[in-house]
Amino acid sequence: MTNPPVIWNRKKPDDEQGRFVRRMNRRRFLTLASLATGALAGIPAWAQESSTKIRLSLGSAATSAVPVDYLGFSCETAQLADPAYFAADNRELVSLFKALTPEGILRLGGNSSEFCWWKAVPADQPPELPESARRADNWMPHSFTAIEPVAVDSLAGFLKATGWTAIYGLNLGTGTPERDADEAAYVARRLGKRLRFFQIGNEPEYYRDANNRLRPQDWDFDKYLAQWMTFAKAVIARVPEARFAGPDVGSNMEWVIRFAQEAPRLLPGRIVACTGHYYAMGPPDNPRVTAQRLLASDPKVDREVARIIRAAEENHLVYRMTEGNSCYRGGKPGVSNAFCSALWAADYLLKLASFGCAGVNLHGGGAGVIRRSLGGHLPGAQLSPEAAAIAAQGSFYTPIAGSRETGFSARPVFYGMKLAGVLAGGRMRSAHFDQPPANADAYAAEMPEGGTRLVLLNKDARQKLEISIESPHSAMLWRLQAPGLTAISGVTLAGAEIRPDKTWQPAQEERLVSKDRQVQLAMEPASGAALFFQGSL
Ligand code: BDP
Repeated sequence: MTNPPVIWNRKKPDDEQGRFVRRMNRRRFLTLASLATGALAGIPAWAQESSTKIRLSLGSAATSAVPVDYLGFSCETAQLADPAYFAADNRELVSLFKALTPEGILRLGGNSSEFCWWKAVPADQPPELPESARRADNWMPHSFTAIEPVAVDSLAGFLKATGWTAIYGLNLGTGTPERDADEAAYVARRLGKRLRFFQIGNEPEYYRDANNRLRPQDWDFDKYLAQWMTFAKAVIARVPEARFAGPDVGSNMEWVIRFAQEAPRLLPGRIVACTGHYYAMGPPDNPRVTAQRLLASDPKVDREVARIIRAAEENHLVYRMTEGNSCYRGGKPGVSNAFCSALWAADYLLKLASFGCAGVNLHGGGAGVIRRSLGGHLPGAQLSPEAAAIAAQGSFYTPIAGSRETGFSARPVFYGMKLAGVLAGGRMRSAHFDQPPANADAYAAEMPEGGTRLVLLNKDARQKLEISIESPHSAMLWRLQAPGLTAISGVTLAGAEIRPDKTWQPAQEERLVSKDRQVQLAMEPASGAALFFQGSL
């Protein structure tokens, strides 16, 4: 039996609470009544909800620590072409960054970083466009973007206003050591302590690919590291305290491991992290890119992340996933911008945390910026009549859509990131269901202020879960809910939407009372939950 949850609304006085609960009960009664009177008649048996009873157990030992700055966004460096974007007075964007976390990391990079050039003074001229950038089949930018000092000044103000720090990507693809060093010197001076480290080059293992062509066919890791060193040394000459991470690969984990082993020996004390990207699926025009596939676990993650983190640790580094999302090439409408991406993000972020990853940056930005970073291609935009309208708001996978002119909004994936962030600052403990249900995940952490927190994800579209958790303590519960896996609006966390114009606060916190040392939680299909226990489990 599930204890009926006590629902209260922080913002309403007590007498209204009663009415709120009664209203909820009435709505629930009407739904149940309509189901009982035959509303189910037209629904095939396979589509009807079923319920599974399961027990959750926690491992006794704490495993990895989840850094407080675990969460982050990634964006194209070309975003800096508009100095008013990352600016302290871009209030809605500042507010949404703060709503995600007070201590996040913004990573600047992406394909566009290879075609951004530092325009220190107005008279500076852009470099010569490589021949490859003139080919229609090239998926790298087809033009250069100038980054001017004013954009870096603005970024410094934005970081101060949000409390965030930044990872700054320099241009290896078409840059020169001198120009990068000049840019780095300005960035280091203006960002100060808010600069975490530099990266040099984006997804460098792809440089020799037919749709990239930044380097000839004989390009390999040794050549990369040699060139990378030339740039890094030029930066160090101008920024004596410079720190670096790399190789920021697209997917080649062997390069990450070699970087972790070799770069710190060449530049002792300067390398702080090894980095790589992860897109769960792609491209968007592949019919196999679906919500269902997104929510199935990817064995590659389990296989590779543990190996990379081991290599990082052996070399006294951390591993950060600096760019990624649900689907590469700008995301897929109806999947990347739908609620399934929230459940995916929460699961993916916490799975990486359980392996000891130092943090995750999910990529995004406006559709125009992403389209240009992909050589003028945005394949998702052709997929449905609604796609163009979605793209007018932002790339399909972006956690934050909108612009200064139209206002900003949090997409579903943002909610999943925020849910995962509940465990930031904690020490993870393994959590598992005794009889693994079809598609659910559980993560637990001990918090420094005391108490255990859980994040539970029911990724199944039809199966309801009735979960028992052994606990002498009662718990406070936030639910992550939406009308369904493919819903693109109506997402709430603890009953509240995340809005740019006001500080997010939970609107509905339920209390799960411990009875006979058990806490019972009923989870609707396609939903998430965060449980806050006052004591340790
Ligand atoms: C990555 C690039 C980024 C793109 C993204 C994508 O670094 O610039 O926007 O892919 O394909 O490989 O969406």
